[in-house]
Amino acid sequence: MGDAKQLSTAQWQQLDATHHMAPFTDYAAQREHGARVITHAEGHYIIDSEGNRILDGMAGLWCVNVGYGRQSLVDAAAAQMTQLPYYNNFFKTSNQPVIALSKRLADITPDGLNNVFYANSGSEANDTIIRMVRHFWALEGKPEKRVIISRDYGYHGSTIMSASMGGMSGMHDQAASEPDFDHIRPPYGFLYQGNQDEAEFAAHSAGLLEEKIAELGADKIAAFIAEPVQGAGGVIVPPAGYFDHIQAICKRHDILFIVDEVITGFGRTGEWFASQKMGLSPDMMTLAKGLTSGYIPMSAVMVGDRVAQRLISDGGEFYHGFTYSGHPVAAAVALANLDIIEDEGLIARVREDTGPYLAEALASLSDHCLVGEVRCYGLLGAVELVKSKDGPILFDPVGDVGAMCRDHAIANGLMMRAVRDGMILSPPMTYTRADIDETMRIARIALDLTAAELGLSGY
Ligand code: PXG
Repeated sequence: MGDAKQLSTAQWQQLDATHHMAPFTDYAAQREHGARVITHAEGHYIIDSEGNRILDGMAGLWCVNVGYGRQSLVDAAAAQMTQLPYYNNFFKTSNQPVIALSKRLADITPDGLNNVFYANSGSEANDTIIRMVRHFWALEGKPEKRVIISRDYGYHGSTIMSASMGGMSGMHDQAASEPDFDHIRPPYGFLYQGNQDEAEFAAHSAGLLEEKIAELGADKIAAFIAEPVQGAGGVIVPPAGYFDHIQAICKRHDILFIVDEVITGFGRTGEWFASQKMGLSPDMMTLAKGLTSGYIPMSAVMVGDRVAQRLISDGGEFYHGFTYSGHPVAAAVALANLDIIEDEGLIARVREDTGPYLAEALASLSDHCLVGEVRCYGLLGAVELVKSKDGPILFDPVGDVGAMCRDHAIANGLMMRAVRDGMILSPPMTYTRADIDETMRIARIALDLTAAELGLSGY
């Protein structure tokens, strides 16, 4: 780097705008305003090149679950890089960290998920699932079972296949709408519950899967995939009973049930996996993000016994894998990360202390004139902003007010994410009550500034 460190923020931004095409970015806008350059991070704060400290209410991108500055993760990576920085797992070879991690993941995930396939991102893991599922049904003698059903606003990744599988229409419109994927409406109570009680809404929302199956024919459908709580879609928490209906429908029609726990996994909901909290028995499960707390890329597919046994007994060679599948350094970091989660009792802390405390804190925002609904599930939170609580009436167009509020939050030292006009929180699992208090203090300022900008009163 040489004197690169001497560059001013404006110079870094200029170089960034000239050469870096960042993900999910409007390039013209970025070129005009410049990116915030994050230089370091400690604990629950990120720090930018101007020295601003921002409380990270999003744990990076829903992933830095054990917080920043964890020396044991650094040490695990350095030790593994020294001993064996890389070797592939293709040529009848394996490595010790990945073997140990596989056993550990089999132990902590729901019963019946005993085999692991590794990749580097959630998108790759979901692409792997698509291939594995189709291969499985072909081996079952039903190659015409190819369609995978997911939900609108579902996020399963950004490769062509995983984005096609997900339910983000903007992504579909940009060359990611492959055939053999279909979508149903999610159980998004804020928009769709109306006068139904929770049980009716759960049954009705799950019934949409039954309708879709009737429309397409069960003989064409390979799997249904869902996030237990839809993350990037806006922290959509299903009504109680929803997944009981979904699982029964999948069973009845012999459709594989796949759970994407990329966000909800590794303790964020107060159990190792949301599947355990919700009583789900998936045939396959997607893991990423919290597996390594984002310190190094790694993802995994947990393969249930039914699929694994078929592949093992009749599959022959599975022509699929990545150079870095089962990378020893990533696996070593993952093991050290799981140690932190266990040794520090982070899951019980979310379940018994910070999760309920966050839920209470978010509920206290309900008196604000902009707040139409709050939701909380473990350490996942959402605050829906509305034009009027009566109805509620949404802003038109949707999205501008959420972005406005998010920008006020960031300017005042809190990183939040906006989804449509919802404000989203997904803090590290090490977040304290004091961090939650500080989060709420700034969130309220952001809400007040947003209301003022809109010419509303605040309360
Ligand atoms: N599944 C889920 C449930 C996710 O949240 C992926 C799969 C894909 O993982 P990779 O590692 O390929 O990104 C994700 C990723 C957002 C946002 O805007 C969320 C994600 C990724 C990018 C942006 O909140 N989640």
